[in-house]
Amino acid sequence: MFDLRCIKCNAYYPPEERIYTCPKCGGLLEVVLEIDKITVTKKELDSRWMGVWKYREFMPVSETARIITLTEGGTPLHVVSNLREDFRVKELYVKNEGANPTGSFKDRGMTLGVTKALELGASAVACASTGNTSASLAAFAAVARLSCIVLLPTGKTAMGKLSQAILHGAKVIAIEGNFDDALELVRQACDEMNIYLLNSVNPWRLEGQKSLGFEIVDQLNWDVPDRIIVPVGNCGNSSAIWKGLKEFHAHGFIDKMPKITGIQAEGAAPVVHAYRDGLDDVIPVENPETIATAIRIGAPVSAPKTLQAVRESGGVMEAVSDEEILAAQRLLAKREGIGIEPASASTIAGLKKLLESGEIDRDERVVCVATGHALKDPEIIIKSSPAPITCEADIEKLKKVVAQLL
Ligand code: AN7
Repeated sequence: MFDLRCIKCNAYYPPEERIYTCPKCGGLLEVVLEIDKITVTKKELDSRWMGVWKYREFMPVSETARIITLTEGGTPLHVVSNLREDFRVKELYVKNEGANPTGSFKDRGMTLGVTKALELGASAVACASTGNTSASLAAFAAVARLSCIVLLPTGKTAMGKLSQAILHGAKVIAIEGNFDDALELVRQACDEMNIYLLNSVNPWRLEGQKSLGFEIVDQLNWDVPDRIIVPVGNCGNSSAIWKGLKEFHAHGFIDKMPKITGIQAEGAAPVVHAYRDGLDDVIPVENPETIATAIRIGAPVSAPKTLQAVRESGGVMEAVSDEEILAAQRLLAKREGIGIEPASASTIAGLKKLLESGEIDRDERVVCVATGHALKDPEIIIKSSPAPITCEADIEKLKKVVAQLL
């Protein structure tokens, strides 16, 4: 029903093989589904609950798999009219992935990834993470009763994410280095210690993340938006959305494709550079730096997939500054009541920048993917905002203070 294929040398491998990259050439793997064998109809889908497993036929696990789920997916697609007016764009939506069980889009991949870990007989799972991946893996591994090891860059993981990993019982190891160092280490440790790796280089995880693209077009009544804007870190999400929509297209569910548009933070923008220089892969950025710690990544593993998706779809890559990110985070929060973390706000900042430069047409229908919840990183909000006004516990003094604020 499905196989693994190397996107570089086109070698095929059976799904039982516990590999993450091509044993022959080291290329990235992707799962190949037999789309022509899928018979599910839109009408049939309409009768099902929202969520990742609504699209069961596109999720490559065996019929008898024990599915580990926290009821992920089915997140709101907000019509953001205030922001649409501010930006003077025809249609604007925010896909709020902060509404997932652990507060980020990673849950979509982990339901598939941890289900696959059990199928393959793993007893321990691991990942390196800027934070959200570890929070999500910790929760799903807990349900599956798997040992869970997570490697985090010391001092650079947002408090909300770190506390979730601890809460759900992961064994947390703070690596004295950045995310790229941690990923290199965990890949080697997994290979040598028979632990199942659940970073997004794992092709099965991306199969769950495809559902983000599925849901966007489903929620728009199968009317494909002109553009989907995604924050880009390790390049898993952007490439998964593209893969999913290509499958929907091949199956006949949609008849056109959106432009995939990827946004990075200026201090961690290797994919933007590769895009501009016409390269097929990135030249790693040595010391990536941004307040959007989720995407503080210098050597993204799946970059070739994202570069291909952006180019094939006629999209674009853009970088935004930390100031622009924080301003966009505040704008969405204040105009629409939606709190998202800085990495997610990069999409709003990117949209603004690309509208101003004329790269995005004001006549477009645009979806920004807000990948994680604001409470993932409360510290950055406090740090970048004025301190609360203090007042003695006295009604006359309070009235004076309040009068000044009205
Ligand atoms: C909120 O958790 O890489 O391009 O280790 O947490 O698929 O990597 C997080 C990435 C965007 C980038 N938004 O997505 C991790 C990690 C948020 C994120 C991204 C991440 P990819």
